[in-house]
Amino acid sequence: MPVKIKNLKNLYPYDDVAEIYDLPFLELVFRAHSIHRLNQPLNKIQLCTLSNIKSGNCPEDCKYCPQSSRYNTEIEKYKLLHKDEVLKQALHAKENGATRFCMGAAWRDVPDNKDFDDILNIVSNVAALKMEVCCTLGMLTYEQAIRLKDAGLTAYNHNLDTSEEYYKEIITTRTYKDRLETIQNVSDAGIQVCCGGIVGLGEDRKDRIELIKTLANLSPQPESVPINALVTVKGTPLEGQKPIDSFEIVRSISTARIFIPKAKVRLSAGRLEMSEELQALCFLAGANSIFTGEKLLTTDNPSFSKDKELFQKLKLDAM
Ligand code: SAM
Ligand code: DTB
Ligand code: SF4
Repeated sequence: MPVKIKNLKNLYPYDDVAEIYDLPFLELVFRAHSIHRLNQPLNKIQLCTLSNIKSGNCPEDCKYCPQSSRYNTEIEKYKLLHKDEVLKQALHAKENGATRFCMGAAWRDVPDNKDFDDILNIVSNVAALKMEVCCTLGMLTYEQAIRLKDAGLTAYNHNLDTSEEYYKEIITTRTYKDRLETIQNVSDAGIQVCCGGIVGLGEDRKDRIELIKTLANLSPQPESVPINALVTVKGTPLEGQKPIDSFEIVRSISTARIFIPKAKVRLSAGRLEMSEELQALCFLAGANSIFTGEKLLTTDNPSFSKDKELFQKLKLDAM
């Protein structure tokens, strides 16, 4: 039974999204780029930088994630970073052109303790650097969302990851409905929603279509939509997953661009494994945001200088 939830409408039925996703490839990319030109600034890409402010020991069992305590992965684990360290990272990101700073914590949900007070303090200090501030901290109540909003939070990232049906194969410790409820709390508090997913988890094409359908039917639609290509990490159940066909990534981005025309579509995890040509094709298809900086949360990402080179070659500007 699909979940019934206030912020989920049924404006875009599955068949409409599938019809677009399944178009001949060139037709799809052409349509996506045409919509892109009508709705987004041209040749401009938003640069966001991540900070893993609390790493590892997460009780959840997300099969892709190196930070789950259930899997034996080789990551650095630590408790909440000190404010000074986070602000140092935010300044470094700003100096390298990032306009959005996104802080991630390996939590199931946000604790109501000193850690949360510290995060509120960090959020207001990052906002004072005149950067957009985003957090991704797990499940959130409405009251917590209001406190984050008051501290100056711009956006909250909370991904649906895949279709409701396939979700159960990937995560068993929480439900799709839990995810939708947090997204509801975030938008009710007046915070921008950043919500997307992962491709390459072993899902079918219909799961990718379902995911984009659900994202498009969120009301309001998300302000940003991260599309992550699975980064396989040794020790996780998905370590041996074979890479997804690149054209499926481009199809996913194109379809997201067409159905969520006002959102920033973020080409997120997995760029290190992509050629420059594939990334350029993703930009043509409507991706207009990336994560910059040597690390995502625990895995590697292209360096600032490598991305600068790519931007010069493609004559792209930072937003
Ligand atoms: N714990 C919080 C949560 O789950 O919402 C926030 C951090 S979590 C690491 C943020 C997102 O990163 C996940 O929802 C997932 O979409 C993405 N992610 C995590 N590991 C990944 C991987 N190995 N490859 C691609 N994306 C990944
Ligand atoms: C999102 O959708 N992707 C980012 C961000 N939101 C938090 C995280 C990607 C994590 C990739 C695996 C890692 O580095 O641990
Ligand atoms: Fe925990 Fe988030 Fe990783 Fe899932 S994706 S294990 S909730 S840090």
